[in-house]
Amino acid sequence: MTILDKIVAHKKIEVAARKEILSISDLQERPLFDKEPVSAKSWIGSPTKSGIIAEFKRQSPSKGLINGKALVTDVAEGYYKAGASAMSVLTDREFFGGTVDDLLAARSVSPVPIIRKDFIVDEYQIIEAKSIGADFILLIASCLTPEESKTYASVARNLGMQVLLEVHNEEELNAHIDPCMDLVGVNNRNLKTFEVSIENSKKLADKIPNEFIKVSESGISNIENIKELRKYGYKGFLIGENFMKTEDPAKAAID
Ligand code: IGP
Repeated sequence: MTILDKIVAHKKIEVAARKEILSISDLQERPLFDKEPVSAKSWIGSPTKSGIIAEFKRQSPSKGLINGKALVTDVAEGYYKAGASAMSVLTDREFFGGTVDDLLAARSVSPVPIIRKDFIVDEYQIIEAKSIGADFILLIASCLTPEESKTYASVARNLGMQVLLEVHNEEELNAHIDPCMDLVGVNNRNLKTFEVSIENSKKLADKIPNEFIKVSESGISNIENIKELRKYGYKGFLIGENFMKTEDPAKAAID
């Protein structure tokens, strides 16, 4: 059993339990449910913006504890002021130490598009994302069947949210890509082995149809990486650990 299998198995149990506590109609009554989402595609695709999607991540299965001290509100406000084009908030508690409250807190201080970063395996989580003020969601191809990816993408779109489809190879890309998606992220980290290589983004760049905004995810640690990836057509750069491992993640984002 890979770590991804474990995460997905745990997630299904967690979502079933959450549904018992808070029904879909409870979610729809939350005040943020009616908030108009901000377009991630326009913020990340804008030639006058950095393209950086700065992530709030306390811990991860591959790195263990990354930052147990930083407050999400400080980091969210700081990332925004540093010029991030979007923010990513991990809402998985078991493996990443995040919560939906982290996203709510980030939302309260930042106007940039915020992605709910989680392992989506149920429509409920998409409605929940909308109810906490998320603007776009992540769908991870390796956790879903192509049919599920397409269904979930259209659920998100019907709620006005955009979708970042995460792929790791060409097979996943071809099987899961769908017009209901907006951005395609190539994960440089293999979630099954944790191996990281920027080459993965370069390899897949010209396989991604042009109507999708290209995002390179993970293992980006310096401006040279970004310059290089821009040459391959990437507009978005998802960066977590490189910021979060410092005492002041927002300052790291300025530097
Ligand atoms: C950030 P890094 O190497 O900069 O910390 O990576 C982000 O890409 C990574 O956290 C991530 C992730 C995911 C986390 C990419 N896809 C899926 C959880 C689930």
